[in-house]
Amino acid sequence: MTPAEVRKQLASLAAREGFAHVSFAEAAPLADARAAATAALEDGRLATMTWMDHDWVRRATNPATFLGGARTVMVLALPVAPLPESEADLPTSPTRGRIARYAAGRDYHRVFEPKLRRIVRAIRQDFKAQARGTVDYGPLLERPWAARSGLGWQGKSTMLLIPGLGPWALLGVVVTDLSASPDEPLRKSCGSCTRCIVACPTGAISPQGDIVDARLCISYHTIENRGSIPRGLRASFGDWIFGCDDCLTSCPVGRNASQSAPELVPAGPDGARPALAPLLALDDAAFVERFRGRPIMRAKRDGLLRNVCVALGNAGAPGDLAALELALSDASPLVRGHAAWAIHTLALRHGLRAQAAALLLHHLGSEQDPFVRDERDFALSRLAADTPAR
Ligand code: B12
Ligand code: SF4
Ligand code: SF4
Repeated sequence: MTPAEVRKQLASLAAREGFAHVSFAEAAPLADARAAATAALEDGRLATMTWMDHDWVRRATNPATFLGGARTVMVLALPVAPLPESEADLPTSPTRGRIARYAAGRDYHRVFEPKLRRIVRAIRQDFKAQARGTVDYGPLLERPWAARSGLGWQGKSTMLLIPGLGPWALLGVVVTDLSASPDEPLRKSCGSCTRCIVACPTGAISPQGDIVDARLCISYHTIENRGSIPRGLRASFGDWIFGCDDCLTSCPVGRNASQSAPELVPAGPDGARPALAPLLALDDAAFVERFRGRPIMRAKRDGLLRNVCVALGNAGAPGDLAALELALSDASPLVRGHAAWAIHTLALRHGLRAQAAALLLHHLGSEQDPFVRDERDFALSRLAADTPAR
């Protein structure tokens, strides 16, 4: 079979699994991406995501370490369009948070996995060849592979932009030792556009673009960071409680994106815009019950409640103080500390200084945890001073 015929057959395997977007790249190592990822690692821009070490970067740019004899990288995209305005624009009471579109419904890993497994099985059976699939967590830098395969190009936000979909797609990969005709990289770029850079609330995208500093990125902090969110950043998080789509929503390439894989459409508006106060009452079991099978599980219960506190600090109403008061007694110091910050921030916005100070002293007066004490003292000092919250 010629490489062109192999390509055609692999593309039809992908089509059978519902992938309308699939491209092929030669599996030769990606030198440029390796250099860029190494620089990100050495500059500390990957923050606490320590699984991405030098060895990971080396493997992620050389598929032969993922599959011996690798010759072709097949990149597949699942579209995940923004939700219609009617669902996203809910009334402001009760206070709601925002969840990134990719996480509003089912976990996309679980949607990809059986599809990739079936493609891999078919390659093994029909071609008597080797193949291996991965989505997100595997050791492959998916966006540069997608760019080499011509599926799209990496925009200044570092998102892969696919014609017709823009950044609104998730990626999966199948590596095989079959030789399939590769596609040409696209000759497209962002030109003079800088909208994502301007739209990013925390300045996480470098002024010229192409680099995201995870240490500043809302997505990193709300999903991957297991510790406290840097105090100076919290006010910029707005009402995001899991992930952030601001650099996607601002992108004109995705302006007309409307396709979503059916499995990734959330059942209702709560998927993307949950009411915040009830989330602060979730214990571990209730958290699992509510979010099983969704990407939110990644933040774990304490991480999500930490994020909810920050969002309530930024967007909450006086009626939300009761839920934050409950969080001041949470077993997790992470949650207590962020609740203290949230209470003082909300109170300063609504002129409730005395009430907030009383709550903090009542619940945290004899606090022993050093992080929580520091947050309490900071909050009390801000409530005593006549300055706006930061
Ligand atoms: C770690 C990770 C993150 C981290 C770090 C992201 C980052 N930009 O570095 C955090 C948690 C912040 C994150 C956030 C998000 N992620 Co993420 N993430 C990943 C993961 C696991 C690895 C990416 C990685 O290694 N980044 C490290 C950097 C170095 O790699 P890179 O961004 O590709 O770097 C390129 C550019 O930065 C550029 N570059 C770097 N330095 C320089 C310097 C110069 C001079 C130049 C020209 C270029 C350049 O070259 C690099 C190599 O091509 C991938 C899955 C995978 N296995 O690849 C998903 C992945 C990239 N994430 C994805 C998604 C959806 C998101 C979010 C949109 C989720 C959300 N809504 O909250 C945000 C978007 C943030 C953003 N603008 O990137 C999708 C992207 C799909 C797409 N269409 O692009 C992926 C592919 C997961 C998937 N399977 O679908 N993510
Ligand atoms: S995900 Fe949000 S915080 Fe991160 S780079 Fe994009 S706009 Fe900035
Ligand atoms: S917003 Fe503009 S600069 Fe940013 S990725 Fe999209 S096209 Fe490129």
